[in-house]
Amino acid sequence: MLPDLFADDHRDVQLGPGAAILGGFALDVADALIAHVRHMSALAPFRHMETRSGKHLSVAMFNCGSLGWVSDRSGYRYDAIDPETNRPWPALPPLFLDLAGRAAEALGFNGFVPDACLVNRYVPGSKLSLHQDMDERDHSAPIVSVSLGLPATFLWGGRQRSDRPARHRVVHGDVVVWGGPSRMTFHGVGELKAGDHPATGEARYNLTFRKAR
Ligand code: MD6
Ligand code: FE
Repeated sequence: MLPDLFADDHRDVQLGPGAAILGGFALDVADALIAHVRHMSALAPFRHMETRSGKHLSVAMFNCGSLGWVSDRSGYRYDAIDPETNRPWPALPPLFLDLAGRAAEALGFNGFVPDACLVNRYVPGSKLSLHQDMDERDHSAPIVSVSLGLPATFLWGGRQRSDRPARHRVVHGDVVVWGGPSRMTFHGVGELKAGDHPATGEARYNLTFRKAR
């Protein structure tokens, strides 16, 4: 699969069946994506969500789209209402929808229309431990993930948490897509290193598009 898509750009990395890093795929719209993130974060502020065990995630998050991923003492869920503001999440900007659809299509997932976009903000020291994205109802849809700002180490594991993950550098403008047989692969993000990026300062943003329902 993925014939010429990977022939001419050495920064594209195939991770497994239905999964790849598309190097620089979002570069031409990166500044516009960041402007949207800044605007939307005034409507739905970044927050450190609590987990069932009462810890707070080191990654700060908000959502846009008709559904948003939420974690609190009762566990994880998708919710149409932001519990911080008691209002719906900001709408998905058309630019976000268009980018996610094109990236999914590059891997052969046609007609991907996400209803949820989780926006993550990492600062130096933030990390995301190995997990599976399993709170979505429809596992036949892929996930599309956009990296903005400071570089990070993307951890790509296996079907089991104990499978030792491969480490891949993801940089500003890279897009990771996975679905099909790779949809339930364990993955995470290594501790962010300090740095200063012209587009985001001392932070990394990540947009993760899903079809939750
Ligand atoms: C991140 N991403 O890259 C965190 N999940 O900041 C994820 O957890 C993720 O990138 C599913 C698919 C792609 C991802
Ligand atoms: Fe994930």
